[in-house]
Amino acid sequence: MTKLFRCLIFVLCLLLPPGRSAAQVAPLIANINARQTASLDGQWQAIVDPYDVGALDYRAQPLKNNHAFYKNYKPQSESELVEYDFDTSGQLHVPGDWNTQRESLLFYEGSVWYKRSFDYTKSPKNRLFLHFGACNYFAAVYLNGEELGEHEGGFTPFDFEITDRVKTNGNFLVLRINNTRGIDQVPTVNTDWWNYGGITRPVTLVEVPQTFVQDYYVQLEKGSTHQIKGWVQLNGPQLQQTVRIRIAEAGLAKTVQTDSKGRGEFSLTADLTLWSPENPKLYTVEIAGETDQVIDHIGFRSIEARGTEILLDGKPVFLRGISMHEEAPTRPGRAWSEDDARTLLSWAKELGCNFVRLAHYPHNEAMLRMADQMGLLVWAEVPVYWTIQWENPRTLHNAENQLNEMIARDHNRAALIIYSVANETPISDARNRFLRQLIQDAHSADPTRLVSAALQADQLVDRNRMIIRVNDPIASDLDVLGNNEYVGWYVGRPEDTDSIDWVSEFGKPMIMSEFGGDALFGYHGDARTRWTEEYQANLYEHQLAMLKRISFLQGMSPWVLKDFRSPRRVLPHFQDYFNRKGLLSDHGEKKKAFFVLQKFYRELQNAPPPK
Ligand code: GCB
Repeated sequence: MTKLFRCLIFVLCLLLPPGRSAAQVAPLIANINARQTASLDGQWQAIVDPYDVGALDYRAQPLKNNHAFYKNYKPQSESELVEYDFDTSGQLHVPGDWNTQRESLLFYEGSVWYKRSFDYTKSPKNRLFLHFGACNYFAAVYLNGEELGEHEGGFTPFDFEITDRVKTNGNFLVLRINNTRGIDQVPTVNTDWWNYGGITRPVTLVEVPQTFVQDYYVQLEKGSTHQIKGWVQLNGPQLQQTVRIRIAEAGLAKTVQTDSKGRGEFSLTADLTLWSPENPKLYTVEIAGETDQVIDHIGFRSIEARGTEILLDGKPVFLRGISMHEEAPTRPGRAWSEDDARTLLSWAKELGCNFVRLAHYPHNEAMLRMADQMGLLVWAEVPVYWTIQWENPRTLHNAENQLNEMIARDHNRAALIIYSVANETPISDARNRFLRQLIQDAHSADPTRLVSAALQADQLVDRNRMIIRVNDPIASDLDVLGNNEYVGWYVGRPEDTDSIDWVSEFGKPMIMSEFGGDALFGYHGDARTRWTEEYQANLYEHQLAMLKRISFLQGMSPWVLKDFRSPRRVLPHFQDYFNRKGLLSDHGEKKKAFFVLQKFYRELQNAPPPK
């Protein structure tokens, strides 16, 4: 190969989107639960394959013959050598992370092959899609021995069309899921959460008409409490249709003609009961084309940042929040179900929250829908966390893709008010360029919501007083500033907060997106002793007193609702691979600090509204 040719191949590789091969994922179908579906959840056959022998030969070349596991090949005679067998290799439950299903997989990072069979009788007029809620981190998908395609990114949904490939009987679906961490991935190798691998969210067959309503956006126009502005997107051969948008309860209906690309835009003047945490009103919205119709439950509210304030439905709101990981409330492992969402968000409600920060990656759709119903405002985030390969165009493309997939899934949820594009990322020109691109992407995919990032303000000492100055250049590009600080845990003592001054030159609202400290539930002592509940409670007392004094602070989401698994937390007894900054233990027991924050939030809630 000439040097030039090699160079050309390298450039071509850079231009290719990450993790995509011949077959592409299909455009995401919105609101699959409102469609005709069949679940593929349950026990799947699983082969643990740490050396990827199911994908690569001993020269590390892709296997194309019957040795490739996706063929699910069986020996044809007693003498034929076949070195894998799904039927005798054990099972894993889907949805679910593999780490907490088998003790030997707790720390496992690598490939696991999943297989299940299914029969499906599809109406001959219709189309069929396979929908995956999420697979962490990389998924290669095969149906009946043929590759459908690949997906990269562990927390967002993706679809494949299988209309022409599905049979009435005896289909077999195989996935290779790989959760190996990589320096160029999003997130990268270094995080503070468990790298749960597997098909972590539901798998669903979705049957739709030839031309169907693929997606829609029905939201109040930015800054308005009475003007709905939206669009519909059809998919299929008959793209030009009349589509009717109807909100019967509000006496609203509008028809729109979709164009040759299947898109139609509309606006509607409406007198609506606005959605708020106090009254999370959802309307039934019908979107009916000539060939398909979908029903969703949508709330209408406006959200804006003005000066240093956040305005919800035109009125200042203070975000009484809590950060949380997507870990199941009462069993080990990833959360994914409606019940999990209800328990986690009920704890937030009990704490007195009107806001949750779903850290550090997109949580499952049930969380967003439950937040809509329960009246909790949401900060949603992509895993652009700590160090990322800022200079790598594939890494940027991957982050953009994850952001767009998250927005595509959730852009009709009233609860969702903030997209966060990063957490604690070190300032550099390359990082600023990377984040600016994500901020621009979020604004153009969804112009109505606010964009933020969890930054780290500078901590300076001046004549024995600590001054914390928000001076990250990316702050100019954000609508709302997020800031993480750990005074009293990683920095100084809880009492140091008593004399800290906070300064920001940006004139924007700030949310204290993290603060906190570890405590082992049931471990007691005095407030100076690390790991005791008393230390954590005292830290909260001092932090809250300080936060009250920050004039531009408009919310907080302390770290964190519940103890969560992390491979970084190796100290025996106190940590045992858990980050113990939870206000609840990993078994859901409330620590003293829970009640400190609860009291503070109740007082805020009962305080007279600002004049
Ligand atoms: C942080 C990170 C969060 C960690 C936390 C901690 O700043 O954003 O992911 O878990 O600190 O406990 O150190």
